[in-house]
Amino acid sequence: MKKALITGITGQDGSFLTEILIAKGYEVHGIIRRASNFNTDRIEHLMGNKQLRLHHGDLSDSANLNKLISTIKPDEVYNLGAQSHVAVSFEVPEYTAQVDAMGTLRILDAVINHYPEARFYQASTSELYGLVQEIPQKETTPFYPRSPYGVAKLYGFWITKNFRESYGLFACNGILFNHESERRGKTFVTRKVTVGLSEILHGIKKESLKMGNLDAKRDWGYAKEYCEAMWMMLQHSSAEDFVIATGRTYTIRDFIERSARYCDWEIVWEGEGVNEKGIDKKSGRVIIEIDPRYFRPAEVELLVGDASKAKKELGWEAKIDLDELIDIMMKHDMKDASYKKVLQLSDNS
Ligand code: NAP
Ligand code: F7E
Repeated sequence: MKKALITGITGQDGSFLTEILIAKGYEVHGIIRRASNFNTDRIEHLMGNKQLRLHHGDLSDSANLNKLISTIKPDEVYNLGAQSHVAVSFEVPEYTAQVDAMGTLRILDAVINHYPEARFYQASTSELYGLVQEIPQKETTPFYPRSPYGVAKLYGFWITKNFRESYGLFACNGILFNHESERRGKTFVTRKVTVGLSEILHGIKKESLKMGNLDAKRDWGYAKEYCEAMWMMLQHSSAEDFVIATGRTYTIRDFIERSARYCDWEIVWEGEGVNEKGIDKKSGRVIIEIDPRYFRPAEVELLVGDASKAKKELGWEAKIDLDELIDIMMKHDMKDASYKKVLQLSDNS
């Protein structure tokens, strides 16, 4: 039975990847952080599965990583653990560098010292392109990160490539563009919108949804498909870096308008700058307002990826388009909101 070790197993991607690997017959080892409360919601349904083993650990702790690699001897290591929020990285830049940059070095070092036969996947990101130097972005596009997160991930990218070139480690960077799902953290823009709109419709959230820059453009895909691509990279005949993207880009405004249709709202935009509002045309209700708190010190305005290398060499391509993604997320969050409403009503009765 093949063994995999996943850092970040409790995250969006970690949970999908665990399901994929279990279905393929792997023994999956995951590193979880000690928290004051349960942080395993996304993998709760897999608890008790004989193929899943969890270990306490942290990307800031070399001794822990060395011990895990030397005892587990995993065939594949997926380094998904990270402080993954771009806006938060401006508030905790040193911590972000410790985990996202140095953490990558720590686990690579543990692999090379204790089990260099392992194949290594690094969760690289379209945030490396930041102030884009080429449209669309592909593997050869120069990087220009725009946040402490992007800069830390730049180190992660290069140190992974350096271990491949220096020590012959089978190490790949997956340069993944934004990927979302019903498991996406609720402070990322897509999920904030799908949860926010669902809760406004059900009367759980009384006030409007406060948003930042509506004009940024993102290439959004479905997380589950992107996790399949991670596995495909490690089965490839040679260790290489791959862009994973849909090749289509939309503004945050587009995402809001399309999600709002689920609530039977047609959003029209009135006003400008921080005074802009998204209003339901029929009822005149204000659904969206701008709060400058969500603006970033430096913004990534446009991302759109060219995943033709992944299609040619891995046979991977995105199948779920934006409307299908919104369908998955809105269905899930509308159901959640209606449960919450029922609980609220029974609490009040
Ligand atoms: P996520 O939902 O935020 O999950 C991050 C995971 O990292 C969680 O399991 C978290 O644990 C763990 N983690 C945080 N700090 C850690 C530390 N110090 N030591 C060990 N683990 C730590 O992120 P995601 O969306 O699944 O993304 C997975 C990876 O892909 C990340 O590296 C992210 O930067 C990268 N990425 C994401 C996207 C995207 O669009 N989703 C695109 C490109 C690249 P807790 O649950 O305990 O917090
Ligand atoms: O922001 C704008 C915001 O936080 C997307 C991470 O997974 O993908 C993610 O990073 C855009 C930005 O994702 C709000 O300014 C407007 O332009 O959903 P996000 P991100 O920054 O693109 C990359 C690929 C990663 O690697 C990261 O780990 O939306 N925006 N209003 C907002 N963003 C948030 N979060 N909240 C708002 O209210």
